[in-house]
Amino acid sequence: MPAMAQSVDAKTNEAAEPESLTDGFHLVIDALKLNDINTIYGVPGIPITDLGRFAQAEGMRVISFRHEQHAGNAAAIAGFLTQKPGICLTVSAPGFLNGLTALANATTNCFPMILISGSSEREIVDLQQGDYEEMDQLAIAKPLCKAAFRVLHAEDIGIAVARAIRAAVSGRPGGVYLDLPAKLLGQVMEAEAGRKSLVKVVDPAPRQIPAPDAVARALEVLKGAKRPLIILGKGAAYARADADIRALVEKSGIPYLPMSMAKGLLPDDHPQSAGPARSLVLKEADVVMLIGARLNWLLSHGKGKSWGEPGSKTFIQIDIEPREMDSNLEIAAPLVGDIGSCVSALLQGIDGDWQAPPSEWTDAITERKEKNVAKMSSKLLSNSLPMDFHSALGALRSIVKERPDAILVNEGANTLDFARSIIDMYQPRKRLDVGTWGIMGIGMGAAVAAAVETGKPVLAVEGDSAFGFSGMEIETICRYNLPVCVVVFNNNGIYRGTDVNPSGGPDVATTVFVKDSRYDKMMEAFGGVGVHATTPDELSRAVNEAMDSGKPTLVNAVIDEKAGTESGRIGNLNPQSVVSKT
Ligand code: ADP
Ligand code: TPW
Ligand code: MG
Repeated sequence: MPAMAQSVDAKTNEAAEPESLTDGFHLVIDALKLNDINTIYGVPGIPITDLGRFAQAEGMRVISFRHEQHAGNAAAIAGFLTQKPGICLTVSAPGFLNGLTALANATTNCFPMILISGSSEREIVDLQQGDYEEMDQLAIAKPLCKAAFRVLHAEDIGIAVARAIRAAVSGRPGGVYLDLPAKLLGQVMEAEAGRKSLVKVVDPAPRQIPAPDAVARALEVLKGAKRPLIILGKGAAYARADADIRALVEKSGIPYLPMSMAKGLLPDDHPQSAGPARSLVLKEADVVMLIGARLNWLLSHGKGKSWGEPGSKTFIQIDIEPREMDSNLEIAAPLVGDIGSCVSALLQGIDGDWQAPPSEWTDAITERKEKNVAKMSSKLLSNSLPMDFHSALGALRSIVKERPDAILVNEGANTLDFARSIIDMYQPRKRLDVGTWGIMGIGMGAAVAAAVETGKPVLAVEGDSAFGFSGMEIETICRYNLPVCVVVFNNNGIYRGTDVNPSGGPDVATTVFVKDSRYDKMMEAFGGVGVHATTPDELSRAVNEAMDSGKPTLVNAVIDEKAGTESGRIGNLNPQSVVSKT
C-alpha cells in the first residue's frame, strides 16, 4: 500500500499529503517495517520528532527515553536478543553524540544496532557556518562503528536502510550509523516510485559454513585432548544454536565454562559446568575450544598465571570473524564460520569412536566444584545486619532459580562480580550485563529492551553507582508500565562507602555518595512501587511481589558499606603510583 494512503499528520489529525505522494519520513518507516523492524528506541526533537510520531501512527512501537545513551543501549540489547538490528533514533549533534557511546559499545560487543540520527543542513555544516546543532556526524561516527551511511535523496532511503541492516547483522554483528539530513525527511516523491525503491533484505545474515578441512583439524585436536575445556561466549548466546551447543557439550562429555552473558546457555547447575572450578580448568586444561568468545582481557588474553605454564595449551576457536584468530596467541585449529554451522559440523564428528574425557579430569573438576560450592553456600544463608553481598544475592539467587524465564540485568563492581558467580542462570540469553568494556550505564536501557522485546519479567541488580548512570529511565519504565524490578545494592558509593578524603578537607572522598540514600523514593515519584529492604527476607518478599505483579518496582537494598573491595574482582587492573599512598 502506498505509504501515504493510511497516514495522517499526527499533530493535526488531518490527511497529511495526497495519496499519490510519499516523503522521506514515510520511506524510512516503510523501509524498516518492510524488513520486520517494528520498534524504535529514541529521544524526539528537531528534525526527527515527526519521524517518531509517524512511526507510531504507522503501528510501530516507539519507546521514548530520557537520554539517548539509554535508548541506544536498549537498541543494542534488542539486537542481541532478536538477531535483528535494534534501532536508536536521535536528534542531531548532542543527541547523536549521546547515542554514539551506545553505538560504539554495541560494536565492541558485536551486537547489531542502527543509530539513526537527524542532521543539519549539509551545505551549512560543510562550510562550518554555524547551523543549528552543526556537526559532521558521519565523519565522527565512522571510526566507532562497523559502517556509516548518509542518505541525500529520498529514492535512496530503501537501499540505505537495506545496507544498514545487512552491515549490522552479517558476519560479526555490530553497530551501523545512518545519517538523515533534515532536508531528506521532507523530500517528496511519487508513492508508487517510493514503494518500488524499498528493498527487502533477503537472508541478511547468511550461514557461513566452515571448511571441511578446518572441521577435521579441530576434531583431531579435540580427540587428542586429555583435559579438554569448552569456553562459551556471548557470541554463542547470540547465535541461537542452543540445542546443538548443548548436544555438542553432552555428547562429547567435555566440561564447559560460560562467559558471563553465555550463562544459562546450558543451565548453570549442569553437571558438566566448570563455572565453580574456573581457576582449576583454566590452569590445567590442555585443549581449549572457544565458541563465540574472544581471548581479550576478560580471559587474560589467554596468558599469564591463571592459564598455567606458557605454551601448555592448544586452542581451537570458533568465530565468524576470521581476523579474530591469532589475535592474542596462536590458534592451532581456527574454525571460521557461523556457530550453528560449525557446531553442527563438529557434532557429526563426535561419533562412535569418540572417547569421553578421562575421568581423572572430570572427577578433579567435580571435586573442586563441590568444595567451592560448599564454601560459598553458608555465606549465602547469612542473616547478618546490614546485609552483605552474599546474603542479599543468596536471596536473589533463589528467586531466579524459581523464575528461570526472568531476565537478569546486572551492573556495578562488587554487585556485578558477586552476582555473576552467585546467581545461577538456567536459560539462554537471560543475563545482560556490562559486556566487553565493563561499562556502567547499560542497566535501565537493557531492562527496558528486555521487557519490550520479550515480555518477560526483568530483574535489574544494580550497584548504587551503576544505577545512577541511567537512573532517570525509571520514569520510562513507569511510563510504559514495564515489568521491571530494579534492586539497588546501596553501599553508599563506588566499591564501598567507607573512603575518606585523604586531605582531611570538607569534601567527601571521591568514591562516596550521600549516605543512606533512599533510591526507592525515586520510583515512588513516578508512580512505581518503592521498597526499602534491610534483610534478605524483606528483599525476597519485595522482589517476589514485584515479579508477581509486574509493577515497576525499585528495592533499595541496604548493603554493608564496608563489604566491597576496590574495583570488585579487577582491582589488579588499577595502575599503581610510586609517589602518594592515600
Ligand atoms: P564474551 O565476552 O562472552 O567472551 P565476546 O564478545 O568476546 O564474548 O566474543 C563474541 C564473539 O562471537 C565475537 O568474536 C564474534 O565475532 C563472535 N560471533 C558473534 N556471532 C557469531 C556467530 N553467529 N557465529 C560465529 N561467531 C559469532
Ligand atoms: C561509563 C568505572 C567501574 S564500576 C563503577 C564505576 C564508576 C561503579 C561501582 O560502584 P557500584 O558497585 O555500581 O556502586 P559496588 O557494588 O562495587 O559498590 N564510567 C563508565 N564505566 C565504568 N566502568 C566506570 C566509569 C566504574
Ligand atoms: Mg556501590
